[in-house]
Amino acid sequence: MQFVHLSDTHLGYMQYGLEDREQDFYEAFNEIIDRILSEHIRIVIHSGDFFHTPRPPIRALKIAQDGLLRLHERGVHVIIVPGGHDTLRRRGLPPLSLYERFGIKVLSRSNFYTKIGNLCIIGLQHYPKIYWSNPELRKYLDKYSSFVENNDCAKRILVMHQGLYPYMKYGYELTIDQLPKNFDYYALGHLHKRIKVSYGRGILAYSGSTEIVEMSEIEEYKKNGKGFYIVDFSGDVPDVQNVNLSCIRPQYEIEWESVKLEDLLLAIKDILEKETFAKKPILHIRVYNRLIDRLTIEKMFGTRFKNNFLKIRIVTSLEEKSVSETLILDRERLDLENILLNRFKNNELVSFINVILSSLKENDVKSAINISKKVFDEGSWKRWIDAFKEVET
Ligand SMILES: [Mn+2]
Repeated sequence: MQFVHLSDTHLGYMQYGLEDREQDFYEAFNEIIDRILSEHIRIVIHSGDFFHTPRPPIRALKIAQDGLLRLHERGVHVIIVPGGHDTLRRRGLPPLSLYERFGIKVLSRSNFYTKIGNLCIIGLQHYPKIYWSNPELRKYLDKYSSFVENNDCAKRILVMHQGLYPYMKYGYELTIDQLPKNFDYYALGHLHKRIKVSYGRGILAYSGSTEIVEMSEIEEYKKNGKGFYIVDFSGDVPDVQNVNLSCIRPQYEIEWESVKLEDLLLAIKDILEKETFAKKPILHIRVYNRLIDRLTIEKMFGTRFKNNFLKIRIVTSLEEKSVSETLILDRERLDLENILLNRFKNNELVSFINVILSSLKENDVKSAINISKKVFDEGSWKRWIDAFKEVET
């Protein structure tokens, strides 16, 4: 028996405000649907971030509808867990609910499994990183672990949209060893790179995003490609094959260290001479530790190479080379966390403060109030009184 595992399709994402980029994500999705049908796969599992936002553009809804309908008409089972991007913070229907009439199964905490013969597919929607996410997730995972033992599940798949340590270094919700070990395939989403490791009775895999969502994915894409997995369950251990998409728009990153424009021009010509492209690439020029007139250079190069590149972007970093943007962000976040931790010496309380701060930063007062209510209702605050007392004295 075979199934497809895909994830992070991010339909509706208009990268750099470009319509062509929005189109790229649709093309990747359509290529996947074509491949699923030509390979005669009967089961498709999507592990979240189907749409880029909880309110996708109509075009994204239409592309999704057309693709899912094609699968439905050929009798393909489609099982999806909502990711962070597809989940509304406030009450309301998630866009995926539009397609349940095509037999799309959206798994959630209250509706956590589906059985196809004696194949059990269990999944839960994305849990954001908040201080109770780890204990709650583990509670659900325990429940699922005993469920598959007690319900005639010869083969078992667990579908999740979460960050796992060690594949995610900061901001993960679970560590890998906290997952139950009695599943045959762990279909994960959230991380955009492809990861495949042995775990439990079988394989744990992130199938990655289906297009390049962030600059940090460029290098990994060159190595591993982008696409989905075809998993074969006929042997004892699942066999996981990469399927690479052919429509991915190439992206390049040049580090411009010298001050001379000619050096930059040479580097650009080098890319253009070495390769031929089905789609015009995007070029990121990274400048370190130097203030330049970004817009003027972007415009100048954009005009000069408009037949060669879809977009040329200048990315300035005022940091030393080799320190990536994400590292800087993590460092800032960690600094705040450290300051709070030094003061309060209580992980739970610090995590609570962090959630409140980030909700308020996004103007999401309602979430901040809900979380505070939860803390009061469950009495967690009682455990924090000592932390405050110690600071006062
Ligand atoms: Mn994603």
